[in-house]
Amino acid sequence: MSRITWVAVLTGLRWARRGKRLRKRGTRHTGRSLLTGLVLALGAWAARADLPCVAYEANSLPQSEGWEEHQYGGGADLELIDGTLVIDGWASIAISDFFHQDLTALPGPNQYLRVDWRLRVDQVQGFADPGMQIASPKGSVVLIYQINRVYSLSDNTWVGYFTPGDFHDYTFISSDMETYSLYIDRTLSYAGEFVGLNYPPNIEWGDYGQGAASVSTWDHVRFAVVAPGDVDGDGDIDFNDINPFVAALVSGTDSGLSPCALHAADVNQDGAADFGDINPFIDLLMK
Ligand SMILES: [Ca+2]
Ligand SMILES: [Ca+2]
Ligand SMILES: [Ca+2]
Ligand SMILES: [Ca+2]
Repeated sequence: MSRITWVAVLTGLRWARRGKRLRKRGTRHTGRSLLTGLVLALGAWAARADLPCVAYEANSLPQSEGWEEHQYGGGADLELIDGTLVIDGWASIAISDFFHQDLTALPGPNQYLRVDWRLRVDQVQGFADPGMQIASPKGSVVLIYQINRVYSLSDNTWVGYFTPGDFHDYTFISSDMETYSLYIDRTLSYAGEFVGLNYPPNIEWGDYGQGAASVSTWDHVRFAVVAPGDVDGDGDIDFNDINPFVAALVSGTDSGLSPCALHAADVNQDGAADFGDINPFIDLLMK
């Protein structure tokens, strides 16, 4: 089916549901229903843009994709294997080798910063290593790993547990850069705060600690400032978002959209971009 047809189908679905409710109350809404259908169909012609997204998929070294490498103690051995980056700093606890990128955009109203990483912690010697840091003008969050758990330096506590030896998905979300939520394998694990020194906003990940040694394997690191419904990421929710929204629903990861855009299409924020997002999306569109 073409995208236009899908829009018509989706719109029909929504208005059929609403029509049922309205008919019960004896209200006639056919005019608005037709108008919305027409508007959505026209919107689908709009050019498709994509949400600004940094998506490091470990198909090449981070340094060649805009990440700045910081090395201490001679640096770690880096190896690319099947779309993953192995950071091997096992030789010495003096080694630290991490990747830095400035956060050029911070979340505004109705937006949040989302950082996703998929990581396997292979070996750890010492308190904790590797790590992920997210720094904001309000403070920073530093998450460091043991073989089966993750510690927040900023909150001074263990903030999540996982089965050792496997890859796990970590999601960090903050809407105000003062508080954050950490999800492990899509389950909320901890809600904490940015504390400590203020930094220019940035993200750093890798062999984070001197004083501890680690081997870690990273499948991806992605981040974006996301607003639910603003699927093309241009700062508003309008007809230009319809085409990428429908593409996200219909084709998901095969849509050609950035992985971050798929999060924006998850309008009701239940973890999936699907038909349940149609009604809330149209509500945002009609605002
Ligand atoms: Ca280290
Ligand atoms: Ca990968
Ligand atoms: Ca938009
Ligand atoms: Ca959803």
